[in-house]
Amino acid sequence: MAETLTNADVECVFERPHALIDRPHHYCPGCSHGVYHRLVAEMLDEFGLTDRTVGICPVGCSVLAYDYFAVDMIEASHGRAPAVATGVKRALPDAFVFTYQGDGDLASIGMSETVHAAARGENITVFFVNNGIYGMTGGQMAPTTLPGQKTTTSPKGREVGTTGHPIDMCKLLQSLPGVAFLARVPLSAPKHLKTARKYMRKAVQAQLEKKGFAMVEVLAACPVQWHMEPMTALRHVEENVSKVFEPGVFVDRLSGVPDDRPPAGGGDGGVTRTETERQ
Ligand SMILES: Cc1ncc(C[n+]2csc(CCOP(=O)(O)OP(=O)(O)O)c2C)c(N)n1
Ligand code: SF4
Ligand SMILES: [Mg+2]
Repeated sequence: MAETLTNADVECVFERPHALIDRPHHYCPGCSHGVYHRLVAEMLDEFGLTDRTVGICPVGCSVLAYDYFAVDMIEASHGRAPAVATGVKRALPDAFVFTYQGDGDLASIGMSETVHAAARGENITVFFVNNGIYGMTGGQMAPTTLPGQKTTTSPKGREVGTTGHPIDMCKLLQSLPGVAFLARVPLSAPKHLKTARKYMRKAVQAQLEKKGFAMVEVLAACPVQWHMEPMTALRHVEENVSKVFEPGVFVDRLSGVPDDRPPAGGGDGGVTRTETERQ
């Protein structure tokens, strides 16, 4: 007769973070939003922040993020999450305040809010999902869409002569002295999740140490609006998207790095290293 195992016999080696509510997601199969949600929740657990966190949701596919995190959440109108986060953090300085935003939200309609929150050095943590497209509204071109990429509003492929080049938010924000930590990582393979966690810890720590604005950009897959199989979409992130948006640390003014912010406009952005240089 087969031996019956009880709970006492098995060791739990992997479980859902407590900051993530046990509920099915609405995200498409192969979408990176679910992975990033899990990583954010892991950080809230790891730092013991769930009781004092306020998260700000974007408009976009992650508009329902408030249904998934077991913390207080506020819904901001499209692009306004950094402005809402600014108000919350200033009113509740002991709260841990994060925004979770897509690229249409953060780099298009919310560009001004993002740049000015970073310029003011607001003590907030931004989790940025760059999937190169407006996922929720049907796959229109985003500021991050790659040259040549086909979308519903660039059916022949993005033509930079008329629509401009992709906006690299990390490079754009890098010069601002209010930025404490800034990094980018692809979510295209398990090996990158370790790096993502490392960067996200820094982005949380930046706020806890009151160092200023922190952002982690993830290169994410949107298989449905890219019209790709989930595995093909991940390979596309790894092989193509990561070439245009180079992963790595762009600013790091945390412990070990003197907090001597350079003058506005003339800064070197603190420490700049690519992922390759870090290894
Ligand atoms: C003021 C305003 N303008 C436009 C919209 C329509 N809209 C909703 S989501 C979205 C784009 C979302 O794209 P992104 O932020 O990249 O998120 P994703 O769905 O890709 O995760 C747009 C344009 C809106 N809701 N509000
Ligand atoms: S449309 Fe794209 S971003 Fe939105 S849930 Fe589906 S795969 Fe994810
Ligand atoms: Mg998007």
